[in-house]
Amino acid sequence: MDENPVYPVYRVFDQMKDTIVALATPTGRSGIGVIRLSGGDALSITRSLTRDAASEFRPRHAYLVKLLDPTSSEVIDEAIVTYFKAPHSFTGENVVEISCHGSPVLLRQVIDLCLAENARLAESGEFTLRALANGRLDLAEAEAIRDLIDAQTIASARQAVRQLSGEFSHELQPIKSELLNVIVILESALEFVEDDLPETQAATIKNRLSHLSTQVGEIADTFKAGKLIRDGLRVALVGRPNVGKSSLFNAMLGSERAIVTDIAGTTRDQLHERFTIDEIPISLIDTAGLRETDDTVEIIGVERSRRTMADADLVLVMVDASEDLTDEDREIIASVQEQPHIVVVNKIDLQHETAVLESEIDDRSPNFVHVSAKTGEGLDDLKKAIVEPFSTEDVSTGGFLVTDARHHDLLVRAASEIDNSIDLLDHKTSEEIILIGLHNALRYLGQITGETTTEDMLTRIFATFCIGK
Ligand SMILES: Nc1nc2c(ncn2[C@@H]2O[C@H](COP(=O)(O)OP(=O)(O)O)[C@@H](O)[C@H]2O)c(=O)[nH]1
Ligand SMILES: [Mg+2]
Repeated sequence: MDENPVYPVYRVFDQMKDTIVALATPTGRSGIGVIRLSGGDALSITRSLTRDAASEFRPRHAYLVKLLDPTSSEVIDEAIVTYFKAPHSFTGENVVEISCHGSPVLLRQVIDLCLAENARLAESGEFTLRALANGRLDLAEAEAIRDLIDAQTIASARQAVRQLSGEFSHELQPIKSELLNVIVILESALEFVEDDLPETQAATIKNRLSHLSTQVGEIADTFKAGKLIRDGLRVALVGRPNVGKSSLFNAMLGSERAIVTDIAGTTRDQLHERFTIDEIPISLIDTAGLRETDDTVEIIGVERSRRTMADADLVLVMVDASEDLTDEDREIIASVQEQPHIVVVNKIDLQHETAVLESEIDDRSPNFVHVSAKTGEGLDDLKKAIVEPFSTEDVSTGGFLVTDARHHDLLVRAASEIDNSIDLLDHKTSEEIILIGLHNALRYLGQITGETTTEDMLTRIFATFCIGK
């Protein structure tokens, strides 16, 4: 690690001297389960578990070995061992991957044997943290690994892979160096010029800063699309009892997930399911019908429905096309006026004069879609209507998208520091003051890729990783 002191701040991580071990595959029965060791003792620990095997493991070669319990010499599994010699490994340290048969008891036993040989159980994201510390990847790339593992759709996986291959860091690099150039000019002005900056120089600097602010702002703006692709939308399905919410819920998912009856008040608890529309993850929530009731359980359900409504990105208010609009319907529609919502007119397969109903809704909620949860009619239109207001051009243009709220926050802060500096420049404030903001901006940008991230921030970021990664 000392040979590669890319991020000196991370060297204070004391526990990096330990050799760590973790299961790299999910717990539970599987074809194979991979145990990963990283650190100075990775190879010697492996040797002690494979005493009869070739004592020499050539790097990047797969060896079929018998795994032994070192104390009893009992064979516990046949496994494939692959050794990656430092620094040519994921973490930059000596790494050994042991592919065992995927029995949870066996895998637990092998890990215990590693622990007995003085390895320590890895913490969340510790392998990636070591890779970061050893300059194998930068912070944005490390976070991309987590995002790739957590991706729920192909689109968000694709964005994570782009970030992992350095696209984001690459985009930020010229911005950081241009910012640094401007800082250097102002700093030398501070040293050599007694009076204010010459008018022409101030104008050039202002131009360069505006350009930087625009660039940073444009990258930050892709977060709208990036967040959509990554987190998707929370869509709440609400309405009075029996209008067909649970039926629509099932129809959208294509499975009989929720109980459907003609008894009002059947759905008392909420059901969540995920699916995607145009690669956008949708979390659909079926709620208890909203009505006045004396039933204790239903009251709790109704309260939950109201909370879910408030938290949702989009509310689907369902009304029944086969009946006249009721006061309850009107009340529910009135309550979502401040929120993005769609009025879903259900049961269009039943004969009814719906014109009156629609003109009444139309006054307040121009967004309505006609469906029949029973026949499936109108479902495609509804799906389109759900994602349409949220889709931005960025989703489809195939550019790089900022998907992480932390990155977005830092970009916004950097842009606002730069804008602020431009204002100060206009007011002929002294370079010293202007420089403070620009240094802040540079530090914020550096926190994205990790050069200026503190240990405390890293601990928080890596706590969101899974164990074994
Ligand atoms: N004809 C017709 N009946 C429907 C439709 N959607 C739901 N229903 C019926 O309406 C009743 C209430 O449905 P449900 O989904 O439980 O309503 P919820 O209380 O709003 O969840 C059930 O008998 C459903 O079969 C539809 O589009 N057309
Ligand atoms: Mg229901």
